Amino acid sequence: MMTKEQSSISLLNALDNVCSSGLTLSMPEFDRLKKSIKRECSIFLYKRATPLLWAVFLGGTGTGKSLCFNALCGADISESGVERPKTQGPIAYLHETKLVNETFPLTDLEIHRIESPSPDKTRNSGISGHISIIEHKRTDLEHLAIVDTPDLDSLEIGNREIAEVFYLLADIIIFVASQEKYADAVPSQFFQRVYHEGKPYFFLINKASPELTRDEVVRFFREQKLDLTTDHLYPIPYLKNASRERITEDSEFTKFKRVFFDFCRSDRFMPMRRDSERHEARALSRKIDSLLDQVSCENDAVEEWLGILAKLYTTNSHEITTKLEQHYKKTSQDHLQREIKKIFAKYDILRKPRGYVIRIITAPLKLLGITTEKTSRDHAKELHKVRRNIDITPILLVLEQFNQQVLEQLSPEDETSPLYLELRKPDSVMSEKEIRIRIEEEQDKLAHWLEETFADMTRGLSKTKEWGIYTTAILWGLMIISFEIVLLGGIGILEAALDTILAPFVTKGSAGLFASREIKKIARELDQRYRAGLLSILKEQKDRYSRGALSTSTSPETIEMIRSFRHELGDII
Ligand SMILES: Nc1nc2c(ncn2[C@@H]2O[C@H](COP(=O)(O)OP(=O)(O)OP(=O)(O)O)[C@@H](O)[C@H]2O)c(=O)[nH]1
Ligand SMILES: [Mg+2]
Repeated sequence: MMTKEQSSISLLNALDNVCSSGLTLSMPEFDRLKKSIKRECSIFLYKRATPLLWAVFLGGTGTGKSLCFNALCGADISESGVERPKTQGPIAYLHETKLVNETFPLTDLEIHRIESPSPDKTRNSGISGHISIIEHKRTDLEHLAIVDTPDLDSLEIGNREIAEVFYLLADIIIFVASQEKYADAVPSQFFQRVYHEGKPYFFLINKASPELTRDEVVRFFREQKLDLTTDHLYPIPYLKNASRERITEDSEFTKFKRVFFDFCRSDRFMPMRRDSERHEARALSRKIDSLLDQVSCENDAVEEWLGILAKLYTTNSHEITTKLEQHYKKTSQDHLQREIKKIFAKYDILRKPRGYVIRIITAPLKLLGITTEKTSRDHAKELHKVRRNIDITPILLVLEQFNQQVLEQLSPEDETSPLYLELRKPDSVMSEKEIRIRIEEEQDKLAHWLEETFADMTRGLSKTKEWGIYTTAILWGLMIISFEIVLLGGIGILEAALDTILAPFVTKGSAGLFASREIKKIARELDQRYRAGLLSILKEQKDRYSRGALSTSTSPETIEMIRSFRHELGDII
């Protein structure tokens, strides 16, 4: 049984492993969705494991967020000032027992802790790329994390990102706008989102002129179809020499502070967390459903793609036979004819009675250990010689044709899509050198097999008369010819070729028939073995493509992991 923490890690890993080939999707959109789900999931899981209520100040630059944040916390923590933007990184005011550790979900931010400091040493403007954590010992705020953030309408993309992630982390938003800015496009859009997504919020209109009434603001937003809750809307008047103390004394601010702390009372914490969680679960479920739909379409597309690849493989595997045959007809027949004549000449020489004479002549040599019979080293050499002269162009051509068809028929058009890139990776396509090595290996195997088979065959030769007039030299000659036919590409017409070759050697007696049958059997097997060998090279190429395509699809385990998390969310909703 996995602990909650382990299952959270597995889920986040699973989200990392969600893939797409790009066959049915626009990648940038898919990547954005994935990234946002991952971020929301990690925030969701962190919040589930860490009981804290996050109240986050958000708003445009220079609206007075830092000043109001200090006033709410009752300490000068975040520096406010005229430079824009003043606050450089998020600043969280947190009880010292509430550790923000490595499980903190905003992994792009480095954690910068400032332990229970004296107020005059604390004031800081945050650090870009960090979350500054100012610890306190106040039990009344133990369940709360209050955060000041940089401007959300910043020119700095980083600041806008921070606003986005802290929005997700927040259970309550304290949205600060100044009178001159509350209707500005970016902050206003941001607030619309807070409103529409239903997150609890407080809306502070800072630096408000005395004429600006709550009703006027309510009317303004109503025109934009936003029905603001009046007891969560506070126009804070413009103060001449604004300071934390002065704002704290302001009656509107005091009212806000009271309502805020009442709203976040520790006995309301759990119900509020549950509401928040339900809300987050709903938003997350919608996104996960969409992701799962897209992943399923993508996986289907990859399946279909593999089907087409398999068909291309089948046609090209037939092509191997056809191309080799054409090649064979063009280049090999005369050559083989000559080879056959050579063997036939040997056959003739060894015939009785001339064979008898030869035996007499060679007998003394045998005594000296010199024989006319070939050794296995000679055999290997001969086989090697045959192989050296083999032209493998037809096989290279089929592989080239296969690769071309794959690119033409199976590559996505989008040059940035993973499958497009996968098909063009250097190791996705076998190089000519690799193919040559593979062919050599196949021929090696074939040559070994033939040598062994021949050795087995000749072991019985001296003991039995069945082989009749065939000597090992002739048999080996025939083996070499069969080997050559097969390598030269006579695969498809081997039977016919064999009949022609063997005809002069088939004597009328049963021995001749037996021998020619045996030779045919071996030649056929040679043929099948070589054919299978060549196909295995084409198959290796196909498998590389298949593996590449599958690496761009999402595994069933990953899908299952996400689905089961989706069920969990369903229970929360
Ligand atoms: N006169 C006056 N100045 C104010 C008031 N509220 C804020 N200010 C000033 O406005 C300036 C900006 O205030 P900050 O609190 O730094 O604003 P911010 O929203 O945190 O700004 P960034 O961190 O840059 O996003 C500071 O110089 C404040 O002193 C106010 O009610 N009256
Ligand atoms: Mg600030």
